[in-house]
Amino acid sequence: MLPQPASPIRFRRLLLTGAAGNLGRELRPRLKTYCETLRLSHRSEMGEAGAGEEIMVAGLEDAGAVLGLLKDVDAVVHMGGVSTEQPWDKILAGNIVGAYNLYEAARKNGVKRIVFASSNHVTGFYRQDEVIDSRDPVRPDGLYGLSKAFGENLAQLYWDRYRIETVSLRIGSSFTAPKDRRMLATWMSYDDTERLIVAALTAPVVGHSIIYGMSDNATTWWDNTHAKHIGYRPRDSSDVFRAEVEARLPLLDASDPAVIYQGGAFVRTGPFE
Ligand code: 15L
Repeated sequence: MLPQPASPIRFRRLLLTGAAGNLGRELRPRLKTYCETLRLSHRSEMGEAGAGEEIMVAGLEDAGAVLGLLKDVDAVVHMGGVSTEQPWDKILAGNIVGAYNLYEAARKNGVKRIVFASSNHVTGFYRQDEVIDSRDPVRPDGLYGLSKAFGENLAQLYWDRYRIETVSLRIGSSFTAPKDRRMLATWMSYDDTERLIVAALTAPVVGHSIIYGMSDNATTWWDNTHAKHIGYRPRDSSDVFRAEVEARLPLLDASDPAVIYQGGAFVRTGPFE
């Protein structure tokens, strides 16, 4: 967790969806430091609420439950839904219906800022020898990436029509350390993930902005030129892991689509047979 100034609290109540997921569990204690009350939601149990926490079990496809989740919150960090390639019915429920329910609940409850966990898989079918930015056309690498593109478009609609602001985070690979050679380009440390989310929550004016979520890695495929107003400055880098990762993991066959495309193995995963 980042070292904190005397009182980093800036919100009365924040909602974290997907709180029991991989990233949600990591963010739970971190986000607590920025609000008086952290409301946690997930479709399954999350254990006991700690000090300053509220727990609400809800599936995102349940519009009534999601409406209740967003009641009296200042802002939302939306990590919920499906986070990998899955069968269509799960993606439909979690990422399409779920995203719609979330934005409708924001509109009805007067919530004005959402930080949306999008994904680099929105543009996974660009090649690893290309550098792209947030204005390049989407090229999803599967149904999961496509559902995240839907979420970004939904965010744009709710900004244009209802003035609900969103920062869509096209998260690379947020893990303790890069797990493979690809992640030397896509990795984002947990501390940088926290920095990015806090910047997205607190930047004064964001409309609907899109930013790639990565640390300050030497190898990169993504250019955040159009997101400078968010004020995110990564401080970590995958470079410290490079020698170990390259020694441990052999080079893959250069004709493997997972090596050619930015989405890695996601480009050949999924129910497409
Ligand atoms: C994602 O969108 C996934 O949620 C995560 O599990 C990682 O696989 C990541 O992308 C990645 O591209 O490494």
